Amino acid sequence: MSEIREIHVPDIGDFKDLPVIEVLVKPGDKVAFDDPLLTLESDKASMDVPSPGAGVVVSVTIKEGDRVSRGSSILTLQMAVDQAPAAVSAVNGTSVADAVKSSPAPAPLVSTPVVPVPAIAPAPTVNTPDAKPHASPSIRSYARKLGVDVTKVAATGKGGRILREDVERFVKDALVRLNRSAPHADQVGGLNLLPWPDVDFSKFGNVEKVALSRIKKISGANLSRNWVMIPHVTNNEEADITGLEAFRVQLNTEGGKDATKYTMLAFLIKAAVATLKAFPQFNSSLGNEDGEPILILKQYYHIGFAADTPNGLVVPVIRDADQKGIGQIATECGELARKARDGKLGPADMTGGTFTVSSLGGIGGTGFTPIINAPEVAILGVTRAQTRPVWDGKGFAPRLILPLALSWDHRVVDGAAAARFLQHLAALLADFRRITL
Ligand code: CAO
Repeated sequence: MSEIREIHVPDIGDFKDLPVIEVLVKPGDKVAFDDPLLTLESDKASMDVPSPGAGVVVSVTIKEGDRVSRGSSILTLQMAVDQAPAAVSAVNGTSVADAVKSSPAPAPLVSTPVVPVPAIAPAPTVNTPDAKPHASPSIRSYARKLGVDVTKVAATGKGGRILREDVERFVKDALVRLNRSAPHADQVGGLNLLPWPDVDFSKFGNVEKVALSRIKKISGANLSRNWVMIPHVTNNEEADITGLEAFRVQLNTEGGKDATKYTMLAFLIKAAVATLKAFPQFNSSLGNEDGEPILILKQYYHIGFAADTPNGLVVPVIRDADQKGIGQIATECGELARKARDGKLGPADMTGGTFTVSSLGGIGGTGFTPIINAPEVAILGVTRAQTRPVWDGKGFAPRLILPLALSWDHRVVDGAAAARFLQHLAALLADFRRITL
């Protein structure tokens, strides 16, 4: 058995004509004893009017902006008949519509003193976007001050009320998340640079305006961020690849018409993986856990390689390069480079890289400073090998020398480790048999 009772504003002391700041329930809502129904605001404070019992809201008679005093009607509540107003715990299963039809005479005024919002309640409630968050004006104003959107705050107060601590927890979590996604986000925007020069170049001669490709826009934004945020250092080294190049040429000569083309890039990727295994901090990313910087060492070796395309630079990734032979790596590089040129690379082809190789060897150059492909921490740049006279202790011998450049993140690696990394890599390239050791 249930009945409809009209709920009124209880004794609120000397206050009269208080404005209703917020109505916290709507028809159909289930409320428990003591759940806040509405918030009133006096010139001194805001106060919640709690429910005198458990039930289902049938109708709400006031709205935000109304002014109320003791005895003003708030709403009608379908309640179990046998429950005492202050000890209701269950809601009768009868539908609201049925209850309205069988509604007996108006319920007596139920008066309960106004109580402050309770401090702690167990399970947090995340406010859904369409539900109005339950928060008192003072909490709302506090949240506004901190730039917090109350609809996103998980409430732990009774009846889904947002407490001051909930707002503070939200801010703390947001800061942790921010640090996690950008370990040094606090540096962004603090450069205090001069504005970019705004020059009308046509004053000085003819110009042609060309839109940047989508790839250039995306890669440009990423490269700028990486260049600004990462303390880059580049170490240089030279590798004697006389023997390796002879071996590569021999392999390619042996192959039939459709045989794999063994490329220098594939050997470089294989040697890079072996070197990363020896120096795991180069196969890592900076992370953040509970506000503390951490290093995430990856136990997989997905190697990206820079590929030049008509639309700009892309970095396809060879997955699990440690588990692949040089022939397979060469074939996959060829396929991915082709896909890149045709603009057919998908996100899966370009994500998850742990280290990048950028080879300009087919084009030229004696050295360059590659930009780290964040969130990786190092990148290997390779330029054109040249035959040079090298002193072997007795005389000069012609040797094929490959210039290597390693850019690394000084937050993660130091110069000594980078020099050792390059020495190790150069030694592998000088004698590829060492890779099996
Ligand atoms: N030294 C000397 N010669 C080299 C060499 C090196 N380091 N690397 C390659 N070559 C030679 C090869 O021997 C090959 O000659 P043959 O056809 O006679 O054998 C020729 O250059 C082309 O090499 P390749 O077919 O193996 O191609 P690649 O591996 O050099 O390059 C790829 C493939 C995808 C890396 C390349 O097409 C590319 O896009 N490079 C540009 C990368 C880039 O833009 N990096 C800069 C990023 S920062 O802006």
